[in-house]
Amino acid sequence: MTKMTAKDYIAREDKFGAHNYHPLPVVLEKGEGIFVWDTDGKKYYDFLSAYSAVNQGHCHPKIVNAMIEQAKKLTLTSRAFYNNILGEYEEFVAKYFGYDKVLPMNTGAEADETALKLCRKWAYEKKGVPADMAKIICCEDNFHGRTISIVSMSTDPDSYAGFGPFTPGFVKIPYNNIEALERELQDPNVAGFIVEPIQGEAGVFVPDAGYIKKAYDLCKKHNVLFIADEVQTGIARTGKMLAVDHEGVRPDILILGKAISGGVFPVSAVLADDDVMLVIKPGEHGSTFGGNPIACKVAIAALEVIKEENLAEKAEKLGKIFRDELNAVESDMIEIVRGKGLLNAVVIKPKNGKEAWDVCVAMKENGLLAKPTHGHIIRFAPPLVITEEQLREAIEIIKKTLAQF
Ligand code: IF1
Repeated sequence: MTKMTAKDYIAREDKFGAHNYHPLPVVLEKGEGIFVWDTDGKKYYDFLSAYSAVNQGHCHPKIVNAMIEQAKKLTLTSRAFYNNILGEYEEFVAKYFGYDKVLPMNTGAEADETALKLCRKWAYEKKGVPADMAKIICCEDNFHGRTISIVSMSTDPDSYAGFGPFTPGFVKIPYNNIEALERELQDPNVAGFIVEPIQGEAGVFVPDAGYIKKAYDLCKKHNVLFIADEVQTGIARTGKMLAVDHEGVRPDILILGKAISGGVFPVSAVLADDDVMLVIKPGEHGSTFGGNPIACKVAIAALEVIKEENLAEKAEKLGKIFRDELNAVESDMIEIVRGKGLLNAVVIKPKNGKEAWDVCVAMKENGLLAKPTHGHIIRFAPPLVITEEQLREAIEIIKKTLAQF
């Protein structure tokens, strides 16, 4: 049996797997902390963190052990029966984020869909919106997941084209535009406003200071639910436990995913107070794996790690160093550096026909993994456990790579 090459692994995926991604040409085999290794044993700094799901670092021992221990006892009961773990998790996570209740799901998209259903039902039962007339305001350039109702909110043809007909009831407004929000809030049938506190996929768009707070206050003024999608920005990534904490906003519905499990297991969660959460009655919503014992134990461990290792404070401190250092780089390929905490992006100006993808391939050769979004933007999001020394080493790799163009 000859050893498989990276090309063999890639060819096998190409033959037997759907072609719904275009990965960077690297085949990973091992992850530990901020590092990953490919099948040839080459070591890389991971500066994507699985799109901010691995904030605690790859294969964090405490989180992996939590999974292993529970997996030996009871993996899944479904919600047809009670078990001894779900309530422990529900109490832990509700108190951790300061809400009355949590509705446990598995993926970010499922949590977003759950939030949309809660919002619509609340509008009919509590706000008095006529049946099937509820409107939900969303932002252009959003990313909330890949289901048909969620891509019905999308303005990115890569997300929605070819998947119609679309779910009605969504009103799209420009991101970071308070006047546009105020205008649409005049409609009494508006049930909610769903927004990413920072638009991740769009290229780490940080809105003007005060935008989230103003949007929240306007929603309260018009009896509309403020729904924060913190699947990517949450769990300490932007330098606070939640990105909305930078503005002291407490969403009516909070959507979490990705790093709530440290990238060890699919876990997502929707948090709300009783007035909203209890509009969904027994049998009206659910999921086979939602809130399963393994997910619960993994999420408790992953959230404990965030506090035990002060990862929000670290992200805040190291993010400032990252942006300062990148802004100081003399390179005509760097157009803008933007972000908050350790969610950052560099807008690349093409040079001699070379663009963000080519920079990412060159960085891979130099031992650092990152991926472009929307052609010209490179997102840099290392695990939050990175040390200042390691961050500076990684910055040197980025500088060295840009100097090669
Ligand atoms: C892909 C990026 C994309 C999210 C926010 C909900 C979800 C996501 C703010 C859905 C998921 C992932 C999905 C993955 C790549 C990545 C991503 F923004 F992070 F870069 F696509 F836009 N809300 N984001 O960011 O969560 O169902 O995936 O668990 O689809 O390619 P999910």
